[in-house]
Amino acid sequence: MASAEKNLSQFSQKNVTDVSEKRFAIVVSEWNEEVTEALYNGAKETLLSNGVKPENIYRKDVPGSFELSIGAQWAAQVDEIDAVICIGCVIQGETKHFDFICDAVAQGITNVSLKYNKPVIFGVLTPNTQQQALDRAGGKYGNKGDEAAITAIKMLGF
Ligand code: DLZ
Repeated sequence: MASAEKNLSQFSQKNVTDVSEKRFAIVVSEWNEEVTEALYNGAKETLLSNGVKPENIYRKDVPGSFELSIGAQWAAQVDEIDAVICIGCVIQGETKHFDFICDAVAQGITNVSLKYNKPVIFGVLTPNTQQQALDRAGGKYGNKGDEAAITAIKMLGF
């Protein structure tokens, strides 16, 4: 009973986290590299500015967003990794490729998160145009990589 109460009180705590000893993997898709590099840099800078040590940030590149799921799994299965951030950019084309990739990566990342009981963050842009992507990768609408990093940190507080 005592331990159940402890777990409940922990669960209801405000999720403020000391991340100074936490380890993060960032999995980066090479497709639309200009965008994904900007997202990666945003995520990394945000982790650092919130107290994550540089040596505790690990990067793994994958060819495209479709491969983010397996990249996330490779990272999540490492015991020392506390959270995984997936970075990608899928731009709407004229075929159904877009839908297949977006659906697959969203489901794949969710599956990895639940399988390993770790935060696996969806830092994937799904815009209609490259300009819309750039607007969200350090442009006029901010940097979604920053938001992905903040989400990872918040999730470690649970
Ligand atoms: C093939 C493809 C296409 C057409 N577009 C994108 C894209 O906009 N963003 C992205 O991250 N990846 C794209 N890819 C590559 C796929 O994600 C994947 O790498 C290949 O289908 C091989 O599995």
